[in-house]
Amino acid sequence: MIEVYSWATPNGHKVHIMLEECGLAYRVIPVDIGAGDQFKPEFLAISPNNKIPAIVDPDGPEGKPISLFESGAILLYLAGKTGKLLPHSVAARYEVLQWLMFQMGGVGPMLGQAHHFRIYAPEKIPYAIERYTNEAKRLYGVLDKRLARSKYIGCAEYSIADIAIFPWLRSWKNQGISWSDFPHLKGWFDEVAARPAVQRGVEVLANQRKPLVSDSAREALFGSQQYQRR
Ligand SMILES: N[C@@H](CCC(=O)N[C@@H](CS)C(=O)NCC(=O)O)C(=O)O
Repeated sequence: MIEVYSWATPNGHKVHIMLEECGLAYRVIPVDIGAGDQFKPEFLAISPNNKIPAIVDPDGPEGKPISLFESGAILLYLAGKTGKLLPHSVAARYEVLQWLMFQMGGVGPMLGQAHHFRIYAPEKIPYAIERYTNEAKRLYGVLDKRLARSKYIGCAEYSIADIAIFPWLRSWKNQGISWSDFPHLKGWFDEVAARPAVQRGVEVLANQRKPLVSDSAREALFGSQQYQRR
């Protein structure tokens, strides 16, 4: 059975949703990133960048175990393993891949910074808040325009590109977004949110998640613990 080292955050939700969509059996191992579990040597052995999610599949390529970190790589691996949610036609496949890369390189990091400076930063820095809120709005605009022309983000079919982007937009309020500015994206968001596998995926570990506001959680995520050499 696939082991999923994870927490109830957008990058974790991507993998939980994918596993649910593919109907794969999995076991979740909670990595409480507010408590510093991501720095434990046994987790770093499979995820050297001290971030969730990571997976271990005992039944990997050629029947041998494989461990993987980085949510985009995990989505691609699971799509390859099951033959699901990544189109077989070469043109559509690359369309999906470009939007997956757009999520990994843009949507995740930038919306993460918007959330950080708007919610978590101990001091309110207007320049940073404005920069990342504007960037969040710009990225929502790119997606809205895409969905005015395409039923789903990657191509005409629901795919790993939708799965990668959806969990990030659940925090729209904290990113300073008003849905009325992005009607095509809102229609897509509601449709994806209604999928039974998505609803099951976002519930994984949700009851264990705590607000990351305690001093110890701030220290684990943003303090000196992050910068020790391991
Ligand atoms: N590019 C990575 C980002 C993963 C990531 O940022 N994970 C966060 C939670 S959403 C984390 O584990 N943070 C803990 C830490 O930075 O110590 C991926 O997509 O898997």
